[in-house]
Amino acid sequence: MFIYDSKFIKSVVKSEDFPNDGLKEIAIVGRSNVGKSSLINSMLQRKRLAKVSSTPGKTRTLNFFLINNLFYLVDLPGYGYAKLSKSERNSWKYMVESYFDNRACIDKVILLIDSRHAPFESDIVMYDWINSLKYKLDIIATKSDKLSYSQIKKNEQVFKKQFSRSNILFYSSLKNYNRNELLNFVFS
Ligand SMILES: Nc1nc2c(ncn2[C@@H]2O[C@H](COP(=O)(O)OP(=O)(O)OP(=O)(O)O)[C@@H](O)[C@H]2O)c(=O)[nH]1
Ligand SMILES: [Mg+2]
Repeated sequence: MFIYDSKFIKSVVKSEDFPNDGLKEIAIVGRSNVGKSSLINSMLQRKRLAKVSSTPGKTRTLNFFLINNLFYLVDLPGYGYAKLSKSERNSWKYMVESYFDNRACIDKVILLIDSRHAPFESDIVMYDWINSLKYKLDIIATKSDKLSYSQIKKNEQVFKKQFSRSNILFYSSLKNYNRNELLNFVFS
């Protein structure tokens, strides 16, 4: 996959505003602060196309990025951010559920988990839910620059057991090593 063009199209909170041009979509989901927006920038080799912040809860809308005028990458707001109010939590739930509800143009979902930790309960809930909706689902373990090779191998075994129905890739958006492998993984 060679990315020659990428642009931000829009931020959306309501299903009426989702694109309806029939183009395929790859959705990026995961806990708040796990590195979804950073991964999108790394994939697209754009430093600030998707907004990144060290404060969790940066992405509050569904953000659509058009790639090669051919398909969308969708950056979703993260879950598991303790400081959200009840109404913000409900609005997250509504937004994400209405997105995944019967959206035929979703080609694949990528669930991001933090490579350093055992998966959170909320990661497992999300994994099971997306699987139950029958979307193709793969896992990227983020921030792998923070782990040694032997720690990666160890955690990989844990993740393979937990997420046995998916392919798993360890990646660092900070280092960008193996970006070609990332692109092949996401766009296969
Ligand atoms: N060391 C390291 N830090 C990373 C990596 N990817 C992201 N980060 C950092 O993690 C923080 C969160 O990154 P974001 O990309 O904003 O995370 P997000 O999942 O989009 O977060 P929300 O929008 O809040 O859901 C930022 O401080 C990033 O710089 C990585 O591969 N390595
Ligand atoms: Mg984000």
